[in-house]
Amino acid sequence: MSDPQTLSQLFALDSLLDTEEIAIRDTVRRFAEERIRPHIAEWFEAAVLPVRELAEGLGELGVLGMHLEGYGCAGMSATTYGLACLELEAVDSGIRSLVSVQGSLAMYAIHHYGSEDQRQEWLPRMAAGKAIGCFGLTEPDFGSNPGGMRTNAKRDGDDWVLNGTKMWITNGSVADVAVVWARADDGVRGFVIPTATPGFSAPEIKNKMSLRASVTSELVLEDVRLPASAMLPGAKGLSGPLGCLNEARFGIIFGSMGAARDCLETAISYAQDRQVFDKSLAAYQITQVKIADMAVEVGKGHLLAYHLGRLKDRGDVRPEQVSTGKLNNVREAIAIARECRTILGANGITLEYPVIRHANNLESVLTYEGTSEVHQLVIGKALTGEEAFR
Ligand code: TGC
Ligand code: FAD
Repeated sequence: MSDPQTLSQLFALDSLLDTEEIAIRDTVRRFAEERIRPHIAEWFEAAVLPVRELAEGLGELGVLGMHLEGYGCAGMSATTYGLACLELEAVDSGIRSLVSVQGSLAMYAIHHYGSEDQRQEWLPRMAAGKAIGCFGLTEPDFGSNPGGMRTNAKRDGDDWVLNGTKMWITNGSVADVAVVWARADDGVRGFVIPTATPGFSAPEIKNKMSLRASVTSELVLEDVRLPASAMLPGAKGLSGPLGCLNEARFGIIFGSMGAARDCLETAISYAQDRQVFDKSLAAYQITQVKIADMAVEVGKGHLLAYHLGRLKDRGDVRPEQVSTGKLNNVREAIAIARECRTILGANGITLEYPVIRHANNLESVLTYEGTSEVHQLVIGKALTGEEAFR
């Protein structure tokens, strides 16, 4: 028997990263392994997440809004941010979700479309994990088609008055600030809403079988009165929220490969230890075919993520390329999680191993930030010139 290689060695993945990227990646991996991994199965089972405590730790680590410049943000490259997402999601998609929503959605919206006052007020505290943000786009009747949204914003003198309901909002009930998208007279607009504002409430959604270590909520807006300065001045139309989604989808391209890697490493190690009939499960050809095929997909998924990271760092990545990465990497990750579960047999259905947790989480990841079907339609439109959403 020869010494086994790691997945990273098989694809020489580190040869594509520089020393700073590797050092930051390893720091995030250590944080995730030491501070989150020991508790995650318990949090998942109890459906709780200590968001505030975790956010402060993640803020100290420097990963909240880490790809943004200024205002207490780390100003790292997109590739480095992706690597951080990968390491966090290797432990649980719920942790990457917390970081994605905070940094890529809520903070990005304020950073990119906000006024200087809005940036100064929120970004330093959000980067430090001392203020939590959420991002309300989806509504009960408008998920894949946010352009149909009914939440509305009406002028009343200088004020805005918002009414409507948002659904499936990550971090909603624990947020200090909500970036909410609403229909105004001149199209879709974004609003920065302190969650203590009268008329705003965020009941938590219970009984999820996926992303249990993540807070998911409804946002209810009943005559929420805001000053004129609450509107994001730089976003007009659906391109505002969709621009934020490119950022979070990018993180998922990397993150989903973290979940896939964790499942495959667990399955390989389990197969090496497990004796079936008269030898190690890893020594059967069927097991090796499964492992080899999954390893190829994990390697390809990493290469695609790194490639898109380099394109993004050059300012060249296009939305349909992000869709391609999200579609492929999440689809492969969920297939890998399910296949790994078969290798673990009955043990695979327990929370003693991370595999079923990842598989269940990836059901949400497949759906949020654009379902697989939406991304197929985005790619189809890019290649044919025909729009098939409607
Ligand atoms: P369409 O007419 O194509 O576009 C409207 C305007 O938006 C522009 N645009 C984009 N801009 C930036 N990035 C993109 N990816 C863009 N896609 C389109 C477009 O150019 C146009 O601009 P303008 O200036 O001409 O007005 O819009 P459509 O209504 O046909 O919809 C297209 C579609 C279906 C692709 C879009 O609606 C879509 O992506 N739907 C999926 C919705 C979605 O992904 N929701 C996610 C909600 S947030 C979330 O899930 C967080 S989970 C986080 C976690 O916990 O990790
Ligand atoms: P629908 O749009 O109703 O889709 C149902 C099915 O129909 C899907 O298979 C879909 O692909 C298919 N379909 C839809 N349109 C078409 C079409 N034109 N052609 C063919 N098939 C189509 N949203 C936020 O705004 N902020 C958040 O923080 C957030 N966090 C989330 C956290 C979790 C755990 C989950 C599960 C969701 C979250 N979402 C959030 C919502 C998420 O973005 C939506 O669930 C997603 O966009 C899909 O919308 P929907 O669930 O309404 O499904």
